[in-house]
Amino acid sequence: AKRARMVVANWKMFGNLALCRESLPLLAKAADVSVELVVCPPAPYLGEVGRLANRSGVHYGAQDVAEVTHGARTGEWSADMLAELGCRYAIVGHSERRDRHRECNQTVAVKAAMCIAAGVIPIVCVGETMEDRESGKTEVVLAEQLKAILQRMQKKAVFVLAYEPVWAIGTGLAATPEMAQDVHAFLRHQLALFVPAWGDSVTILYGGSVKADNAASLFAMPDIDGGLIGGASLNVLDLLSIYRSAM
Ligand code: G2H
Repeated sequence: AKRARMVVANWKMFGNLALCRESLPLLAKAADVSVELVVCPPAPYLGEVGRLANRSGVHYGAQDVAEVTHGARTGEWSADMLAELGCRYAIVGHSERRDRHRECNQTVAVKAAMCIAAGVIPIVCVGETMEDRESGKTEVVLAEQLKAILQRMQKKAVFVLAYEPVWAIGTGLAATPEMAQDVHAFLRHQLALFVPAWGDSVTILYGGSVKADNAASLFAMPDIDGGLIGGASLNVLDLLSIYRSAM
């Protein structure tokens, strides 16, 4: 299957202007057409990252988006605003948003739809908790999260899926390549139930404690098309090493 491969840096609420100015030139030098390199800085830095990424092979995106097109929504931003800034992507439904901001599957689905309508590609995150996994509910939970999102998508929609087991996020405890591969294969099967072509065509990233030393074995799995990288993406050399393991 010819799917886009990508490595996405999710800086979360870390970094500063200095990190933008130090990493973007190095990333620009390394970016190759074979694997997309995407940086998702905190929103206040999107303008600077956009300026620095200009005409390089590096893409950028936001970590969230509002679920409406405009309005009296202090502290939020719309998908159109991201499009205007040149964002190619927006992460939606990250477990930190689901958890701290009580975002439900419906909210995530609407946010993904907002992105698509604005020409921004949503990177939709799904993942089970440790409790789900231990009680054998991983597949049921993932299927539910996916269903809410996919039933709103038009057949032609372009989107990226990110599998982020909640228990692996920022814990240093990544899923094993085999565990992640099993889930990615399951997600492809679920995607195909909605639109047969999606099973093969949708890029599925793995996220959760990806580091320079475990990236290659994860990315070698047939259904893992790259990664969503949190902590390790703040060190540009680690990020570059992870990026190279996806090639
Ligand atoms: C999972 C991931 C990136 P980390 O949230 O989204 O973060 O690599 O720090 O586990």
